[in-house]
Amino acid sequence: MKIDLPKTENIAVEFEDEIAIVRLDRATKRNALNADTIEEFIALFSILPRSGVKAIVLAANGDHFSAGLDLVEHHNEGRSAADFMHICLRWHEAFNKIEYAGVPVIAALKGAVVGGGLELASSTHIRIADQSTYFALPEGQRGLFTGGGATIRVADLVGKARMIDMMLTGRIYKGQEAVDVGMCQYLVDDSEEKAMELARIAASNPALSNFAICSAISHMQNMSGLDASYAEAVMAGIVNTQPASEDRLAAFKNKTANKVKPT
Ligand code: 1HE
Repeated sequence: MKIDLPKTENIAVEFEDEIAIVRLDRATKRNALNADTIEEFIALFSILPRSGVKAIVLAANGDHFSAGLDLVEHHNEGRSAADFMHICLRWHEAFNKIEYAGVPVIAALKGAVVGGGLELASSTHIRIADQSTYFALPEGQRGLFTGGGATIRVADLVGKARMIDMMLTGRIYKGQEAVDVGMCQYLVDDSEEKAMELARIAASNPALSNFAICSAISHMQNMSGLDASYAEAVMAGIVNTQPASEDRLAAFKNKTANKVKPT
């Protein structure tokens, strides 16, 4: 695909058919998230989801997905409380653009997925771990607190009690246990290969269905039950009558469509 994307120094983008592969590209710093990287995410995800791509794989160069907040930059900058509040608001801007992208964003994880790295991963729609992947929130040990959405997204994935335990004690989750507690949905040998496989499957859905799945569900989680059910009905009105589903529904009626059965 040929898309005019903003220049990024800490994030590399390539395309395979209509799938964009977005790679954190600061491996020498273990893909720690400095202020520039967050700005690059905002610039990239302002364009990419509406560029015609059907799915996005979020991966990383090097052995670690992300070591979280750039602690060295944070230490060097001597930020005021207001400065860091504004930094955190930029993180939220970036990660909201991912969660509400309207196209599937699938995280291929490896090595450290810690602190802000876990906040980034938790804003994606599907998380895939490999055997090297581990999840942690070392904020307590660093004398910090989460600022990139973990109190909402990580608590949502694994529950408040587990999140508090992770932050207080530095508890690390990995392997099958990480899947069992809800940190990720897949545990495989090659997370990027699996992410591409799932991206291709998701990319074959009508774009409007994926738009609803990868934005409306998150929006509805923020609403009262009454408002969410109203919004769901409106969304279903639009999606379930789209021309792109005509052939699929006709195929079911004609008995030529796949059945929903375990293989
Ligand atoms: C970094 C960072 C970083 C590595 N900020 N520079 N996050 C953490 O507490 C995790 C901190 N990092 C680590 O525990 C380890 O680096 C790793 C387990 C991830 C990797 O270990 P290793 O042995 O492979 O690498 P290393 O030798 O520790 O680091 C290699 C380089 O990456 C080194 O730089 P160099 O210039 O000395 O070569 C490190 O300084 C650099 N590096 N991690 C800056 N995080 C919005 S609030 C969010 C709050 C948080 O995210 S708290 C969690 C912070």
